[in-house]
Amino acid sequence: MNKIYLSLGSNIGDTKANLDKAVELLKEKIEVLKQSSYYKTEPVGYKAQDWFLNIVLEGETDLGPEELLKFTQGIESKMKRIKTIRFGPRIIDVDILLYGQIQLQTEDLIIPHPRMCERAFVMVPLYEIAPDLMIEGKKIKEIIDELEGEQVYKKDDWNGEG
Ligand code: PH2
Ligand code: MG
Ligand code: MG
Repeated sequence: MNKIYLSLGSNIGDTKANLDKAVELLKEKIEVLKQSSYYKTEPVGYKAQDWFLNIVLEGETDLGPEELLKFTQGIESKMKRIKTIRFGPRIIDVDILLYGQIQLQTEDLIIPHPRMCERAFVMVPLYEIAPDLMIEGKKIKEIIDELEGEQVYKKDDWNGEG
C-alpha cells in the first residue's frame, strides 16, 4: 500500500454533498485514513466565481500513480464535471498532491502537485491532518507562514448554509 494525499474542491451546487459523494466513490479503491475539516476558501486563479469548499484526505492505495489519476478522473466524469475555463467553477475537483516519496513528471501528471505549496486552500487543511509532513525539505507550517494571506475559513459546525 502506498501513502497518498489528495485535495478535493467544489464550488457548484451543494458543495458539501459533492465532496462527500466524491469521498464515498474514492473509498472504492482508497483506504481513507484521515479527512480534514471542510474549509470555505476564496477562489484562487480566477476570481469571478463562488467561494470553494475544500478538504484534504490522507489515504492508502494499491493503485500506481497513473492508475490513481485515471481513477480520480473517472470520479470527476461520473459526477458530471464539465470542463470550462482553467481554474474556473467546478462541481468536483480531485487532485493528487503527494504519492509516497515519489517525484514524477509526465504529460498529464506531476507529483508533488506543482502548485500545492502556493495554495492556502491546500496547505491549511493538510497541516490539520499531517502537521509533521515535510514537502521538499520544508515543514508545512513554514510554507503556510510564507503564504500571501488568501482567505481560508474552517467550517467546524457545518449548518448547510453558505
Ligand atoms: N481550485 C482551482 C482553482 N482555484 N480556489 C479555491 N479556493 N479552491 C480550489 O479548489 C480551487 C481554486 C483549480 O483546481
Ligand atoms: Mg485543482
Ligand atoms: Mg484537477
